[in-house]
Amino acid sequence: MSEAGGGRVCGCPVPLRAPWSLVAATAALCLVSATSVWTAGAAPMSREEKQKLGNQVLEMFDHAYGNYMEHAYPADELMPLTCRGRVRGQEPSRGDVDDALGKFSLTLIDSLDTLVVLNKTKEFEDAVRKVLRDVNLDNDVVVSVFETNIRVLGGLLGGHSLAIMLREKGEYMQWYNDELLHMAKQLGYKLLPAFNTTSGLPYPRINLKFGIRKPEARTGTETDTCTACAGTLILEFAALSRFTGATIFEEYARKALDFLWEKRQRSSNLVGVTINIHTGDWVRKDSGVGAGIDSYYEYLLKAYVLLGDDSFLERFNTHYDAIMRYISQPPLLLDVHIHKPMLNARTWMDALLAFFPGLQVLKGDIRPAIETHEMLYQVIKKHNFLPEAFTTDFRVHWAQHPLRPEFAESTYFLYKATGDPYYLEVGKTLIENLNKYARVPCGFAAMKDVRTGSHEDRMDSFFLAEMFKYLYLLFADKEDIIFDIEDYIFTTEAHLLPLWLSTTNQSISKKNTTSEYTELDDSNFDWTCPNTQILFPNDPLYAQSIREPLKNVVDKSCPRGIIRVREENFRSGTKPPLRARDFMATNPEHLEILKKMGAASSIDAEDGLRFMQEMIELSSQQQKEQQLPPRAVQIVSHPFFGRVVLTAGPAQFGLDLSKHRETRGFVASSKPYNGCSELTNPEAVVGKIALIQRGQCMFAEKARNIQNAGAIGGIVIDDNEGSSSDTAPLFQMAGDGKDTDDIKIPMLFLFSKEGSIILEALREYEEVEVLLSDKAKDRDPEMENEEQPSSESDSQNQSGEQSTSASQEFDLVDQESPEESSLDSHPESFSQADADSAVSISPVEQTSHPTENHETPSLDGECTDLENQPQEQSETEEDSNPNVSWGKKVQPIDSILADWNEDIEAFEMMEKDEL
Ligand code: DMJ
Repeated sequence: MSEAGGGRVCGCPVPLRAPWSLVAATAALCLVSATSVWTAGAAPMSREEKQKLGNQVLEMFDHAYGNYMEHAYPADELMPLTCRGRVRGQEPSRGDVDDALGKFSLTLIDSLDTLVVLNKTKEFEDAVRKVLRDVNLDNDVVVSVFETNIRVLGGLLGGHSLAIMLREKGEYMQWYNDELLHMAKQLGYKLLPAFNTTSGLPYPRINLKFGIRKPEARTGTETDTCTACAGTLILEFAALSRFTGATIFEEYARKALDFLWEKRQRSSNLVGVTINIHTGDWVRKDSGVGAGIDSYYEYLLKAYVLLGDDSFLERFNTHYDAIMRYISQPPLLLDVHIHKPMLNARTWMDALLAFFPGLQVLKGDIRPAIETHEMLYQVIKKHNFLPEAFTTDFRVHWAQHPLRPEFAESTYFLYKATGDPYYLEVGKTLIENLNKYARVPCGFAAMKDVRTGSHEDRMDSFFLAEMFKYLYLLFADKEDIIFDIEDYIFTTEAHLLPLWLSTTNQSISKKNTTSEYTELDDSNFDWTCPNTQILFPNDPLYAQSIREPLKNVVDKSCPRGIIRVREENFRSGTKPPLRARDFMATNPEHLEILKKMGAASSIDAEDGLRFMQEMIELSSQQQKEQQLPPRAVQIVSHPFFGRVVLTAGPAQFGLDLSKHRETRGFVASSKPYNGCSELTNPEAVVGKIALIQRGQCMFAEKARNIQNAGAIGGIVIDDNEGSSSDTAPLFQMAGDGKDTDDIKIPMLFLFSKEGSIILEALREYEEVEVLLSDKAKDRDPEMENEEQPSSESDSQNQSGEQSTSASQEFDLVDQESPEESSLDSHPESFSQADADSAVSISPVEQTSHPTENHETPSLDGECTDLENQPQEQSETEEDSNPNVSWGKKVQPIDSILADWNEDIEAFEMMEKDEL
């Protein structure tokens, strides 16, 4: 911020007047909201329609929050399939992901400020009282410093920020005496020992009761942390310092940021994914804007907005320049190596990067934001949700989706920036998909596999902290929110911190801040921060015109990948390089090319390196695909109506469900339950899907016994109590080494936890009907309508509890038998309820199973648009960029092999990486 008081946010001059609120209002929407100027393009959405969608979001929040409060609280999270709380230590460990759970009622704390944004002031007041009464921050639990900071410290501070806002208004929270802030401070002190390293980078984990060092702590031996883990503290820590006057928090967070900045790779200005907290060496040298780094960049820009310290903006701009130079290949964002930034480190993207278009809006760089967002939206349209990772040719790389909010966040910011009603339609689709595919009777369940539509017994707290906030705000007009949202900045967990903090306790800032900066050539970004007042009235179709060329980027994507084409264009006239997926060991020409790699020229060397990388990725991907060919068991009878989908393993014998065949039937337990001898209850299983326990004989033997008894299918349930597909890899049930052609019925395998959901349902409802398939069928729309309050209903007045009981009332009242149910009137859903025979349904849509869809690589016309995008320009830049001249030298074979080894290690690490 300039001394004169004027400022610049993303290149836009900001006059001084109540400086920070203005800066943030401008930065929060560097572009003046263009809602009112929209005149063409996507049809405008009426106020009624927006209100209807806003009410739908409120009802959905009630469903999620109400079920958490009723069935899980005070546990950290709701398990929406088994309808109970997730208590750490009582469930099988899921690894790092459990480090967010500190036995501190995580979801309640993470939801606090969402309640106020959604106008649920009364519920907020109740929730704050519950936090003060019930939450203990002194548990003997090892938690992630990063997650505890963004979710719990951020949640308490967001709650405090809005509590004092309400208190000032004079109606609610009059009793409030800053208790949430006191808790936040207590938690802040608990996190501080994590910073006791020579570098100032925090340990990744801490024991809430015993800290780091004590023997009881069970932590403190880690050497590495992720960049985002160390670089996403400043907003919460500075807010804590400024609210309380205790400067230490802001100082520690600044020191960690300073260290990361010092360690940036000096020629590329990029940072790696993981860093050694003692030596400061980069452990993983790949660099992107998604998993492991994402919110580090976010916090640099937002720290500038909240704290007004120029150094943060300068750092952000330096990194942003590097990101746009190396990582951004619109519409893609692809990881590169920090030392070799022209070399892609992956051929896939992760879902966390979906926040980046939102950050670009804050920066004011709208064009690439629109492009990347559009690409992501097309992936979503294909799979209903954004898979955790997807390839450059938009195939699923990692099929899970834990209801992440990043895409909704970017949609909100893009709508605010452009005023384009297209983004309201995008939001509407997100709402529809959540209700259609993730909503279960007891909340919303994460997707285990977006291809099959199967669920995971998981509803992360960020779903309530972020998703509902952004979706509600997307459709809300100013008067729908009881305070001015532009007076606040969103943390990475969407908690709200007031911008007036920038002028409070300012004296603590600027300590420990390095002041040496490279002069940034930002001439590439002269066009950033366009003022929409200028841009949109002149061209109201601006956003649409950017999206248009990308309209079919996913459907018509060229399977060889967009990035690859740029290299081939670059070397036009020469033979395209050999790609790993095309390689055949029996092809002499291929072997000849392979021999040449690394020996003749730098281009061959690059080809060799890339070839090795691709081979490693390809083989690990193929391994994954072979390990995990999931199938779905969907419970279709009342009260599930297809909403609960369980991940199942297939069998190497019997009916192949992947060949467009599905089997539907009621379930019955076989006797003996292990199915290892002739069944004694054939009358119970005839025409049904038999449930059999794993163990004591071969899978094929069980299949024959139930088939002989007249079963139309079988589900083998694991005998290993507590096992779950959440924690164990799925496998295929093998045959018995003999000919299994006699087995005609489909057989699926469920781990014990998923199996117990069916057994539980059978105990409770007696008649339980399931669908065995390779991909869940759509849920029945009519049932959804019955279950959810009509859009006209004023769900704003419903409390979470009321909403829950309404949903339960539905469960109890609607007791019609499956045969009579209105499902029958929906042939495309579950209308064929003839339990006497297996039913084949017309082929289901084949989404991109990685093993399928390997079209022949081609450079035909449908890829041309994308191939001719600015990549050629990048090549020219590469030529002239002294920093990347390494790529043009002839590298000796030894050095190439050393590089290969390094890259192989990096890729192996990447495989282990948690998103
Ligand atoms: C949230 O907890 C935060 O947004 C974090 O920065 C990364 N992403 C998760 C939700 O996906």
